Parts: sequence; C-alpha cells; structure tokens
Amino acid sequence: MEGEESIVVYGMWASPFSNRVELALKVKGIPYVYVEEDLLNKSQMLLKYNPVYKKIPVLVHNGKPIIESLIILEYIEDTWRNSGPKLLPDDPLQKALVRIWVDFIHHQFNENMKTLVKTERETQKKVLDKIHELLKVLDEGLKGFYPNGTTNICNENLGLLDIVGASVFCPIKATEDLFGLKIIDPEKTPLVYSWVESLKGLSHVKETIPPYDKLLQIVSYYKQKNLNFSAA
Ligand SMILES: N[C@@H](CCC(=O)N[C@@H](CS)C(=O)NCC(=O)O)C(=O)O
Repeated sequence: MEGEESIVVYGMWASPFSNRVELALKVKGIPYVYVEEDLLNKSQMLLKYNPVYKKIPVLVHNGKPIIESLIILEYIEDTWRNSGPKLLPDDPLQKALVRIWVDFIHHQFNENMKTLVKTERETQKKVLDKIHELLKVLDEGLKGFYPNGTTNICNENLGLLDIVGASVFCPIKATEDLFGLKIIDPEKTPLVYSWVESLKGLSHVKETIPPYDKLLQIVSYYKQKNLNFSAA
C-alpha cells in the first residue's frame, strides 16, 4: 500500500521551513519527490496547492496538499506513526513540552535571524543581544530534555524538537563566519551548543541542511544587498 503512495514536497533549498519537512521524511524513512520552487516566479502548482499563503513548504500526499511546516511535521507523524522513530512522545505532558519549545524556536528565532543578516551594522549588535537572550532561555529549556547536560542524539531517535532545531541552528555557521559574529557560543549556552554540534554530525541532517559554501553565497548576497542599500 505504502509503495503506491505519492509524496511530493515543494520547497526552496535555503528555507529552514522546507528543510525541516525533508528532514522529518528522511528520519521516518519515507521516500518523496522534491520540487524546487523559484520564489520570485512561483509555479502554478504552488499557487494551486497553497492559495492561502502562497509559500513553501507544501507537502502533497496522494494529491492532497498540507501547508505550514509545523502542521506538516505533525501530519507526517500522524500518518506514518509506525515508520522510524516517534517524533512526539505519547505522554500528553511530555508532548506539550516538546510543542512549547518547538513553537518557541519557530516563532522567536526565524525573524531575528533574518533581521541579523539583513540589518545594518549598528542595529546588528542589538539583534545579536536579543538572540543571545533567547538562546539562554532555550538553554534552560533544553535542560528539561537533557538533564545530564549531554545529548545522546542519533538518526534513530531524532524527534520533533531536534528536527526544528536542526533546521534553524545548523546552518548558522555561514552567518557567523561572514559577519564575524559568535551566535551559538559554547560559553554562554553550552547545552544549545553541544545539541547543535551533535545534530550537525548526523547523516540525515548533513543530507538536508544546505552545504556551507552555498549558505555562504546566499548570506553574502544579503550582506552585499544591505551594504548597497545603506550606501544609497
Ligand atoms: N509559517 C510558514 C513559513 C513559510 C515561509 O516563510 N516560506 C517562505 C520561504 S522561507 C516563502 O515561501 N516565501 C515566499 C513568499 O513570502 O512569497 C511555515 O512554517 O511553513
């Protein structure tokens, strides 16, 4: 039955939102077809499948579209519960805790990370301080999941929080290097640092997170665009 299924992901290579959907499918061992969207010239299929927001990612399962990355991740878990690791715990309290921190990462970091790359040097410091504050909150939150301060993550036990965390934090080194900033600092937030380093080492993550060189190119494009804008 599963062999007859059609699973298509509409995404964009540098998007943490579509990266996390691909990562979840890899973790679950679900084969899928990937379609790269040009967001400056969206395809008729994307507009048809996501008339609400006209954004990627969209997961199309047997012709039925599901939109919004976090909703797609839960759909993947609900649909392929018995494939690969469980992405969410069964216990209602533990499940709620995972969702709280997934939500925190999704809502607090994406916008701030975008602003950090696109802002002028003077305001960058303020945004970086804000990100460090948020990372401290996350560091405390992660202690609830990793009380010993060590993270035993492998491809076989990756959960929803790891998947969303990997999509947001694993590509950050390109931004750090290009702007000469320390964002995930092992001294300030040791647990976040070791969590992200462990995630980076996993083969599913390596296959999904865009390569460092490509990330450098896109971040430097935004940096240059911003310099030109400031000089104008
Ligand atoms: N809340 C959405 C955000 C998705 C999103 O922002 N996608 C961006 C790419 S990173 C997009 O499609 N942008 C196209 C546009 O805004 O026109 C999710 O979690 O899936």
